[in-house]
Amino acid sequence: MKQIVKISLAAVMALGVSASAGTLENVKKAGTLKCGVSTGLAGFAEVGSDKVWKGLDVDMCRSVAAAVLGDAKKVTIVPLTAKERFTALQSGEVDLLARNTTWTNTRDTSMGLNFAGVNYYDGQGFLVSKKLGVKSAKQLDGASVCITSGTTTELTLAEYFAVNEMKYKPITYDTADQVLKGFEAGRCDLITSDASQLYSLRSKMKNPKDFKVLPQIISKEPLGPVVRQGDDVWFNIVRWSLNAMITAEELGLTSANVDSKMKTSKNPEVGKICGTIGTLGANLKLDAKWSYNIIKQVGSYAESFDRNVGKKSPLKIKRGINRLWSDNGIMYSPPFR
Ligand SMILES: N[C@@H](CCC(=O)N[C@@H](CS)C(=O)NCC(=O)O)C(=O)O
Repeated sequence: MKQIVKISLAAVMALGVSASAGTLENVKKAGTLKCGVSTGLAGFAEVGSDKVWKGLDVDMCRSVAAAVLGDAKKVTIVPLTAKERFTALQSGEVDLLARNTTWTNTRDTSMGLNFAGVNYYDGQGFLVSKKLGVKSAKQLDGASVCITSGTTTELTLAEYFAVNEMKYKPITYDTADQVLKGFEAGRCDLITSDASQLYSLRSKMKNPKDFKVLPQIISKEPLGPVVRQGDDVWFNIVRWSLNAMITAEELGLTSANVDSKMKTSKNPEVGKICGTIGTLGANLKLDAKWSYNIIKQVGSYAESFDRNVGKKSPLKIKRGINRLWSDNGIMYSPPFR
């Protein structure tokens, strides 16, 4: 009898420990990072021809896996619709959400979430058929509009049309793929979403040249990685994994040159980000090589931007405000010291 009580007490304690354990311990124990991304959005998160997930958001997942597990491949991708994403994070189904998600006050406070930074500064725009002959969003009175439910897009659209005293008919879908199909089937006159996503959607259309993105940008959509509130260790890891990619660009480090620069550079920040100087890894409860692994295996922010959404990708989106602060943009990381 005593033995049974002892065993069950040990089991309860073990359970208690694992239930209160932080995300870092859970990820290490699982040996994989469960990362929530979109259900499929060219440039941000999509399955490539080699059946491997790729994109700017997938790189965010991979950089955290490289930092924590030393291997950018140790990621379990969980595709989530806009409506599902926050519950998936809150319930622990995913450890990290990197799903073109806008940092807003409500999400950052009352929803129990924390935004760890911004990996793409976006804004809401409109995509129309050139045949419609529309030059400005102000000419859209009476239009039917394809949108995704559970997004900031839905809310901003309603406010924009109300303020401009225009009417519209919302045609609502759950995924980007459905929005595209609805639009191509003539269910709506236009699509509204984050501008980057309009370029993604257009790249999947049969005749992309027949469509254009209107010049108006009607909102700020800072997209970034999200974690649960109450786990500062994990929050710091995600925040600094993104910062490592941004700082790597600033320091001219790439996956190709990081090994040689680590040996030859006289810049102390290069030593610190590569883990040869200082204790930044230990401060984050990680191995000294955490950020070296990010740069070596995933690359700098510039490398990730260019291959996924920028000049080396089919989307060819300009860096715009996503350039580094030192290059007249607003992408900025605090120092590695
Ligand atoms: N950034 C906005 C919108 C995000 C969003 O989900 N947009 C749709 C518009 S196409 C999308 O990305 N869908 C991808 C998917 O269906 O998985 C937000 O955080 O609410």
